[in-house]
Amino acid sequence: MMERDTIAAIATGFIPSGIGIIRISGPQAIEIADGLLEGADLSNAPSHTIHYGMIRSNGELIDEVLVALMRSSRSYTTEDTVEIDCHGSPLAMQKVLEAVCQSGARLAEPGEFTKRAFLNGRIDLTEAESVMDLIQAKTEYARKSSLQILRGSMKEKISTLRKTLLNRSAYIEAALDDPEHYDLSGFPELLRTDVLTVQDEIDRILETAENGRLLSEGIRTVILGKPNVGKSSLLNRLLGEERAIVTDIAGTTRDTLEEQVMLDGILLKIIDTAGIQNTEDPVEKIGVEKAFDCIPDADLVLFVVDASRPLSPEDQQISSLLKDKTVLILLNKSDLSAEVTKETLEKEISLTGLPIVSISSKTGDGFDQLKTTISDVFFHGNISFNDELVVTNVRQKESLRKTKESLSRVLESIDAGMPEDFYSVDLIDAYAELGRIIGEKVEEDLINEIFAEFCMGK
Ligand SMILES: Nc1nc2c(ncn2[C@@H]2O[C@H](COP(=O)(O)OP(=O)(O)OP(=O)(O)O)[C@@H](O)[C@H]2O)c(=O)[nH]1
Ligand SMILES: [Mg+2]
Repeated sequence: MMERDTIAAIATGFIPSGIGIIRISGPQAIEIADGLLEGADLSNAPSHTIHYGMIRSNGELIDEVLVALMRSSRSYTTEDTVEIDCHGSPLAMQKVLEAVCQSGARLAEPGEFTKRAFLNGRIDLTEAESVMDLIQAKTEYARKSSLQILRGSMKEKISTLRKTLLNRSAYIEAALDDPEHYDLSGFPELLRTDVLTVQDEIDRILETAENGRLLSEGIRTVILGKPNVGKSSLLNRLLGEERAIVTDIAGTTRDTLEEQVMLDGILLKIIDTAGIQNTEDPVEKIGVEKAFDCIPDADLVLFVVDASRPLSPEDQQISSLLKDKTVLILLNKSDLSAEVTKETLEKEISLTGLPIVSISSKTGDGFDQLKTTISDVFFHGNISFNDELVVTNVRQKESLRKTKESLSRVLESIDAGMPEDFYSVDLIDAYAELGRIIGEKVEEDLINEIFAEFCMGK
């Protein structure tokens, strides 16, 4: 373990609350806390003990506290660590932190405690990144998948794959060095099987990645339709509040409006848009253009049609914009007598085979069906919170893709009958790229960039 300085930060939120925690880590942590604490002696206290006392600095009484002591290496950072539980007043926390820094600690950078846990070898990079993902998890799914990775599932998987690759490249090296004792005949075929197995494993991880993104970050959903079909009413019904203005005047919504809705564990980031029609009104025109602009990035389009009125050319026009998108057609106003049915819709609109759900944004009819259809469309109805390893981290996904590319080159070389030393380079590249995922030989700049995204005090 490298010798480092002593760092300190407020680890809890900076708002009035029951308690606030000042965390100190490093060689001087215990000495600094001991110097400020009256009523307890930390110097010879055993690890993992809690001490009651008063913090006094420059003669001034600052707060009544509990101090948790964790000695190296049984702490989050593996260094001597002290956590001072003071009253959760921002002023008290600030004062305690100032006193700690005046006694010799340095203010920690965001994520520096976790960075130390990583640099000191207690956790790998995937576990470190999952700490941040866990703190920022917006959905139950995101929380569970980041906890999985925090508990080492990714590290284990990557280490197993790397072991195979290392073993094979070591054999090639040995055989090239000492051809008398190591035989390479038949080796390329064996290697081929191993490389395909590793590629399959990587494919499986990458397949879960897209669902992982949708479940942890939310499905980008756009509500589209001509004016007055009930788009804003739909948003309000999903939100359970009168968020968007609803009137019977066509062209009520002028600007896009984004909200987040949780439907049975699925997070939707929904955008309500202006009704699409040809208009000369300059404000409405901008609104319509903004609605168009939302289409490319959308994971899901809720195309709303007014079922109580005959279809019109605008409905056709909108449907023509939605080729290649994931679309759910909603026949709204099912409480009124129907002019449009699923059958007429399929006949008249050029989008075929799409799921169609009848709803009433006025009464709430059909909304259960709407929820199950969204779950079916994206997750085939089974969103399982099982033990599956899900990668949502972009950096990790990118490294997995690069690993696959290197392995494809190995396969090409084997198939082209190239000599072993030729493709052992690609094999080692794949091994190194997998190493980057867990943080082995990762450049200092990248490490700094990763940890800079963390919160203060973590
Ligand atoms: N009967 C009935 N009326 C509805 C329903 N949904 C919406 N409406 C009515 O239809 C009218 C238009 O609703 P909005 O939600 O403002 O429609 P919109 O699509 O957002 O309209 P623009 O913003 O103008 O594009 C309002 O009078 C709503 O009360 C429904 O399911 N049933
Ligand atoms: Mg509207």
